[in-house]
Amino acid sequence: MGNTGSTGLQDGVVSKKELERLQRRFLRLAKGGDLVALADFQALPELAGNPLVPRVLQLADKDRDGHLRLADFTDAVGELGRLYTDDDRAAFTFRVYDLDGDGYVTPAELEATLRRLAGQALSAEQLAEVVAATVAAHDSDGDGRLSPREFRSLLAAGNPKLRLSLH
Ligand SMILES: [Ca+2]
Ligand SMILES: [Ca+2]
Repeated sequence: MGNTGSTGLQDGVVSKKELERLQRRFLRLAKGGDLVALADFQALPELAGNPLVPRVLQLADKDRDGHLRLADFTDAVGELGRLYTDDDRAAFTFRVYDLDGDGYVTPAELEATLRRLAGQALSAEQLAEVVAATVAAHDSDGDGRLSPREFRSLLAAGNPKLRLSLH
C-alpha cells in the first residue's frame, strides 16, 4: 500500500514548494481558465496510480459540479499541508472514508474505500471478512457503524491498509 503513484504529498503534509508545483500543474491543465475537470486531474501520471486521489479531489469539489477552481484546489492542497498532528490526519482520513458525509463510517463505506486500496489483491469474500472483523473490533457502542472516535481507535490499531496514504 502507499507506494502506488506519487503525489509528492507525504503523510498528509505538503510543502509550500509542492503546493506551488501543483498550482502550476493546475494552471497548465486549466489552459488559461480557472476550471479543471476532476477527470483531467485523475489522469495525471503522478496521480493516476493513487486510489485515494479521486476521493480527495471529490472532497475538494465543494459544489460537486465535477470541476475544481484554482481556489478550491489551493484550499484542498493547503488543507493537506496543515495536517500536522495525528488528530488532524485522523479527522481528514475520517472524511475520506465517510463517503456520504453523515458523520459515520458504515461497513459499506469502509468496504468501498478498501476496495479501491486493495484493488484485486483481495477477493470480495476476503474483503467482506476484513470489513466485518474491523467494524466488529472497533464498534464500541454496537450501532454497526464507526463514529469518529471509534474510527480513531481503528486507525490507532495501526492496520497499514487503512492508513491514509497519499504518497
Ligand atoms: Ca457515512
Ligand atoms: Ca459505532
